[in-house]
Amino acid sequence: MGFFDKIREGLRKTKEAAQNNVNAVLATFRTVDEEMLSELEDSLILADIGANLAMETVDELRDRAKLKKLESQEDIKKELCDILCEKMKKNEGLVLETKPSVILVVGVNGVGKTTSIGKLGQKLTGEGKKVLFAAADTFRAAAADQLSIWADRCGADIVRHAEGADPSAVIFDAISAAKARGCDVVICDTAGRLHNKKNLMNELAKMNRVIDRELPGASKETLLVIDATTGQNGVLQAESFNEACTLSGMILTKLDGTAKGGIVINISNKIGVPVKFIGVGETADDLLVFEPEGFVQAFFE
Ligand SMILES: Nc1nc2c(ncn2[C@@H]2O[C@H](COP(=O)(O)OP(=O)(O)O)[C@@H](O)[C@H]2O)c(=O)[nH]1
Ligand SMILES: [Mg+2]
Repeated sequence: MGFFDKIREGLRKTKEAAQNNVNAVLATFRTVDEEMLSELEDSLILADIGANLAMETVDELRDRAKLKKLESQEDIKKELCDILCEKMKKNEGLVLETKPSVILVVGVNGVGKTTSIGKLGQKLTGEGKKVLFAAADTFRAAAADQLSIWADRCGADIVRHAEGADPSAVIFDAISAAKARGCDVVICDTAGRLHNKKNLMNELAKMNRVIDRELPGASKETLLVIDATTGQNGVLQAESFNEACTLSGMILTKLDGTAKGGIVINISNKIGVPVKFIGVGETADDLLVFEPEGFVQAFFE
């Protein structure tokens, strides 16, 4: 399956919903009037774009339609797509310039961190990079087991400690191993218990200190994983992680399981951090590089 088929298939539920809502509004309108704009606003909210952003979008569309004298369905649709794209941070891709570079993957439990690391490992080894996983989710032994399976599958190395070990010690060892073995990228899995937010954030800060001390000046990506099916809760997660660590990007997972793909636009806009990948399934090739234009187009076509 090619890239666009994959994104279309992954966004099937969102698209069906959008077709019933946003597209339906666009397909039946005759003039850009208040009634049409208000229907459009409602349908954007239904897609989980968020009430404020939906209002902003519609306000801009009203102004631009007037200014540019847009009348045809096609022109309005294009303008709407442009506005929504502008709401998202541009995705410049991963910056992995040093050897080794580090990717720290954070997020609450169950959002798809370990799975996304497996998929990312597959992508990077496929590009000929030597990848090492750091199993710094030491909360449950099963977490490291799960990561080991992905490591075997994609040909990455893995450094793991016993259950309950200090996550920062795992990262320390992983970085030493990566230096010794000439690895290109270290990808760090982390635990995501939020029942004790302060502890979690302290732990992340400690891991960051180890990385910065052991690899000063190295390229470091801190990627937040968010489950797209959790809606507004995902926005809250993004806000609290973004306060605790400097995020360089986000991965939105499980877009195949939601009709509310608009959450991607909402979160990217609210947090001001680029979405770098989206997850559209559970297998290794179900991680797509996020492209705002392609995403918005797939949404509406
Ligand atoms: N449908 C779907 N399931 C996903 C996706 N990403 C992860 N999952 C599933 O979500 C569950 C939790 O994933 P896991 O990686 O263990 O989450 P973690 O606790 O954040 O490490 C697993 O059953 C994954 O297979 C995705 O993009 N689509
Ligand atoms: Mg995990």
